[in-house]
Amino acid sequence: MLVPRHPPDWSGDPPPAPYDESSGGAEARAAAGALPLSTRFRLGADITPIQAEFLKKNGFLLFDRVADTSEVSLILAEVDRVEAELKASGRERVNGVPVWFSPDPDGNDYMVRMGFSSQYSPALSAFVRDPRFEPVRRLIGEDARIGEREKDGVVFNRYVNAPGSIRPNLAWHTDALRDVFYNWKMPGPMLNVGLHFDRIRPTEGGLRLLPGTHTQGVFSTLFSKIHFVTQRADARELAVETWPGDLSVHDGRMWHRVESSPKTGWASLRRSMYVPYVIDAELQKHENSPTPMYLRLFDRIFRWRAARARRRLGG
Ligand SMILES: O=C(O)CCC(=O)C(=O)O
Ligand SMILES: [Fe+2]
Repeated sequence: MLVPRHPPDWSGDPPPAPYDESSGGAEARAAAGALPLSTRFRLGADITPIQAEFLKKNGFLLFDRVADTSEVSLILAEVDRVEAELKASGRERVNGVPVWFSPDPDGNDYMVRMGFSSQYSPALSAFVRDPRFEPVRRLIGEDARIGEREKDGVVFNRYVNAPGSIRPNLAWHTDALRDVFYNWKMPGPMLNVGLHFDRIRPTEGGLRLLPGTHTQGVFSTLFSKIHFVTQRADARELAVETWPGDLSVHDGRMWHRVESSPKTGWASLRRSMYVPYVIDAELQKHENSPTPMYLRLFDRIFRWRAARARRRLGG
């Protein structure tokens, strides 16, 4: 079995999924409404009426460990391998999307975000296309497809809190804004699908959501916080607790952020992967695709931060 450089913490079992059976309608709405926001659902052959109602009401769903331990290890090891390949070739972007490196706890360059990761890994590509995700695809739309070469492709994030880290967290944002930049249209319904590879307790940073904000008006979607700038905790935020292999679905219009781990060093590591399900016609990206506008400013900021961190650590 492939072993990643930094295996996740496998200890401890999560609480069981709720009893989740209902024929739909008012009964499902009432059952979903009674469930706590921390509910961990089980992904079956179909999205159940209770799951659909929970998503409609709260704007997100969390599924218990859809990837098993060997799959989690394989994916993390594949990302280690892809990272080594990118570093060896000195590659700074894939299909125009920047790859960002940040000093890790050992002072080496560590890949913290890359797009199109599945393009470098047949194993990753096969995993995201596995039939178990079919109900998630249908939830997004009967015609939805996985855009491995569209938008930013399969995005892999690694957050680590070490001296000089350029991206230990991610400020408040809605993913819908990104779509405004990509397609020049106002945000409509969209769902984002993420896989989580680390054991993150609510006290350990991680994904924070503002439940219910997916139904806000366009004005609040755009302006109720400053996109990618506002960092501070919100009294209404939910800390998403994860076990390695969990899958989340969140509405792209909902406000969310990633809180930095209070730990430092490798104990702070958190990894996530977002799979782009697309419905509309999108541009197929290629080697010479330009850097998307929304990433250009971030690219300058992160490269500047990384260069400054390297200078400081080196000197
Ligand atoms: O790492 C995560 O779980 C969230 C990442 C995110 O919100 C984003 O990349 O837009
Ligand atoms: Fe996001």
